Amino acid sequence: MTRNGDTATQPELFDAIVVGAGFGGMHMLHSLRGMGLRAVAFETGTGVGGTWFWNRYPGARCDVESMQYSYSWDAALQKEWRWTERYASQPEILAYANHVADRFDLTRDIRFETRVEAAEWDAARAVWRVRTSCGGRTAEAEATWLILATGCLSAAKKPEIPGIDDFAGPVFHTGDWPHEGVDFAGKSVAVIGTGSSGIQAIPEIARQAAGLTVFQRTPNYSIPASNRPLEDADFADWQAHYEERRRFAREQAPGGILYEPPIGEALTVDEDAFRKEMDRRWIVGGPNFRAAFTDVMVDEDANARVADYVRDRVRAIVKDPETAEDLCPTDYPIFTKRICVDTGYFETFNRPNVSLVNLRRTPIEAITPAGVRTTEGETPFDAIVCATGFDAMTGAILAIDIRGEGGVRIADKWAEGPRAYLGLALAGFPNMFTITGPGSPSVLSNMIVSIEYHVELIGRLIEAANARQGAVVAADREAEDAWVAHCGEVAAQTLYPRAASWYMGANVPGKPRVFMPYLGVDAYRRRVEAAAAEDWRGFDFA
Ligand code: FAD
Ligand code: N01
Repeated sequence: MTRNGDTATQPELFDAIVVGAGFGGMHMLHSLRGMGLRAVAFETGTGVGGTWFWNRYPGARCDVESMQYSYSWDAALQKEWRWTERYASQPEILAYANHVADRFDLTRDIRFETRVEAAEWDAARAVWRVRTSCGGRTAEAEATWLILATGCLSAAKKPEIPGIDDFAGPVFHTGDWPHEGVDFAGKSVAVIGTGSSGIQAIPEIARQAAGLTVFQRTPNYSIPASNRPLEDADFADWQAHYEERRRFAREQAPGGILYEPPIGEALTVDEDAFRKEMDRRWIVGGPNFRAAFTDVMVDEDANARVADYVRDRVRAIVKDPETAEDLCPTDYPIFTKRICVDTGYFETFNRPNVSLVNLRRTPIEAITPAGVRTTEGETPFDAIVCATGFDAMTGAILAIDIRGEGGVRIADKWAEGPRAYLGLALAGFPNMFTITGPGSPSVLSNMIVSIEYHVELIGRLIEAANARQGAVVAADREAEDAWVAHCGEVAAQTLYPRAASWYMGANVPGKPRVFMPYLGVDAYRRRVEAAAAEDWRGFDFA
């Protein structure tokens, strides 16, 4: 591994190195300590919280209910933290992350403002050699175990629009929002992108700005959040049933989240029952809307019936018929891109200070120093907000130069798409684990549930390896191949691959089109536990 003149001469030695201090890295660090290991976490940011540290845009909020989007691994923590809303806002989730860090004294082992640049497996010594950078200074560290808790949605992606760097005003990305906030009062603002982040930010920016123009390439399906304060009675009810609800979410719910069971097939229920159920779920709000019927993700016509319902809702809310049509998604099945959950998104387009530009009709040609130029002409702006998403699931991992056995780089191993056994370990990369890596339920789940399971599995695998002489464990190549094939087969039975989504890598030019997450928290757990019961089938111990 190369060093520059400033590099500390002796590597620091640890049992385990964790990369990232979001909810994955924080929990992993705590768990490794509990196992008696000397562990450190390196984090690029100045604080803990990951997603909730970086995504401080107005309106940023969770869409898994706060009582479920929280750690379950410490009963006292679960009891003492009093969430204030049904869906927690970004500041509240960040406060929770900081509370956890303080309560478990995590920060003494987290190195902030430190990026992991490279990692190399030293087979002769069975250690990972890791190079970090901090304020222009590089350093080395070594550990037996390397855990990537780098996040599925942590590599923010700016749009490839010519001239973007020449804009005279500020350009913000929702995934890297200024900590001091942004005052849009009296300003003319452009928002590019209408995914979950744009859909949350747009109503808030519209309230502040003098004028807001939304540049939309693909309209998105969105369901009302119906957020509200979390009443004492709700809190008490959760506390009384936490254990069984958490267990259900972990073991039996396909998305790691409590859901109201489906009432039947969308294709076969009569019109009355269909409308009644859709209306009811629309009012209740939130992602539970998608669980109404059993066939929506596997049958095109069933899916179209639900999509029609949502489009009718949009048309009923948005007063200008042309704008309403532009806001109606038509070219991909509902739920095959992550469903958005909003507070007053479609209503925002009834405001006099908000306009929509349909980029399918009038594409952006360039960003100029003064504003945005489409095929219809140039519009000046004071600020541009890019709500253009992330190089999801693989971006943060591939940003690190990681070399496994024989010096093979992950970038080469993944040239045709990510490959990992159980989304947890890569053949050829011993003693390295990915928390919520590609090939695991991750982004198709309540992420906290998926994070907690991976932290638990990594602990169990380390213990299994330590119980043998060599303390080395790696995914078996055949098991990895079989798992990758299985993930693809499961996805192919659904409508998911029909959408040009970030699940498919479609939002990043040149990225291989592979459906990256695994479908089903419950099915995943069953398969992993079956492998574990066979002395960790699919893993090789040395
Ligand atoms: P992150 O929180 O992304 O943390 C990864 C950390 O690793 C980051 O702090 C990053 O700086 C650090 N890092 C990365 N690379 C390096 C490196 N090379 N060196 C050092 N540090 C590095 N999930 C849900 O389940 N429900 C939701 O409602 C939900 N809402 C979301 C809303 C937004 C706006 C976004 C962006 C995501 C949302 N998610 C949601 C997904 C969310 O990412 C996860 O729920 C969870 O926070 C991920 O935690 P993590 O620790 O795995 O990753
Ligand atoms: O990113 P996205 P996001 N010109 O990729 C558009 C989680 N999350 O940050 O679809 C013009 O979904 C792009 O258009 P198109 C959640 O998992 C959750 O919004 O490619 N437009 C799209 O409209 C989510 O799925 C919450 O045609 C361009 C948008 O930018 C994930 O994070 C809140 C463009 C990007 O949408 C990512 O969401 C926020 C260009 N050159 C995030 N490039 C919750 O509510 C891109 N776009 C829980």
